[in-house]
Amino acid sequence: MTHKAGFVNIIGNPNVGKSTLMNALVGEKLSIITSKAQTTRHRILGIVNNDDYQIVFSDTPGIIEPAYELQESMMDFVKSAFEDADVLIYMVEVGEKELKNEAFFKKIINSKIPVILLLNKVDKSTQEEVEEKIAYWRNKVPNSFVYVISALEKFNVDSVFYKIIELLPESPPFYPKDQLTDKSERFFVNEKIREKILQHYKKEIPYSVEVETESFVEEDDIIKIRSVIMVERETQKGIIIGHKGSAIKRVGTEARKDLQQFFEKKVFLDLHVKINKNWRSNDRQLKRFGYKD
Ligand SMILES: Nc1nc2c(ncn2[C@@H]2O[C@H](COP(=O)(O)OP(=O)(O)OP(=O)(O)O)[C@@H](O)[C@H]2O)c(=O)[nH]1
Ligand SMILES: [Mg+2]
Repeated sequence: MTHKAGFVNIIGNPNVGKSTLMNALVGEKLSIITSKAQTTRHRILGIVNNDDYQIVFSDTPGIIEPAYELQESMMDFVKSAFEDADVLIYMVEVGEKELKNEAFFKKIINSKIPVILLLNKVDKSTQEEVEEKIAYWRNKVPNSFVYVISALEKFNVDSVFYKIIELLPESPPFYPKDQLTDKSERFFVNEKIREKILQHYKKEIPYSVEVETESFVEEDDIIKIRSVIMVERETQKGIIIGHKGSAIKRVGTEARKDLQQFFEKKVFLDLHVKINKNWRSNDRQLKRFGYKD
């Protein structure tokens, strides 16, 4: 049998469930998931390997009109996902209408490569509503294969997976067959800490935070990690730490537990908070954190 391989890139509005889907398709918790928009900031590869195929999924940030440099870099990741896709997954959720970014939407409807349109969060809606939405999206994106799914409950995700394999081009693999992702262990540590910050802090705080893991030392029975939470201003530092350190302690405890599961090893996590003024608008800092080449 011939070998199939290709890039299957997931794009869509913020918070529609792109990361939930990628994790379900790959079967690993690679991308962090929260109820807040703009959880994903990077393009993250999740690779599914089999003797006969290699699917390279890409999770991407939700499409927005960028207001500062970090968000511009996030949209550059989305652009890159348009450029190398062999199959494009355009995800929408039942309640929404359309992409706010007209240029991206035009790219989807004029796409020369196959587009799978996923109507997600079907678990939250009625039969009538779903039927109406299917008709709406078939009309709006006529070049697409439309599927109704629940990424959260893994409803119909199998059918999407089989469709992807059908649509994959014949090709040798792009990555070694034992590779799961393009990201480092430190990246997943940073993301896990950021997930806890998105979950536990309000308003602007999570968006002002970047995490950097300064050291990651794996020993026989433990991984020793030192990470720094960076905020833009002094007041934010106080909020992150909380009364007598209670808030940061919770972040550390929860992140450590999840990381132990992820790495399947005992983890010691040493967390610090530093100020990195206006890092979101600083070219050098964005490069340092992997948002720019
Ligand atoms: N009810 C329901 N909720 C879902 C489903 N899929 C995802 N969610 C929830 O929707 C929220 C956003 O999910 P994510 O996977 O982080 O969405 P995303 O599109 O990656 O978001 P960004 O990275 O911010 O663009 C989370 O609270 C998920 O649990 C679904 O099928 N049904
Ligand atoms: Mg996401």
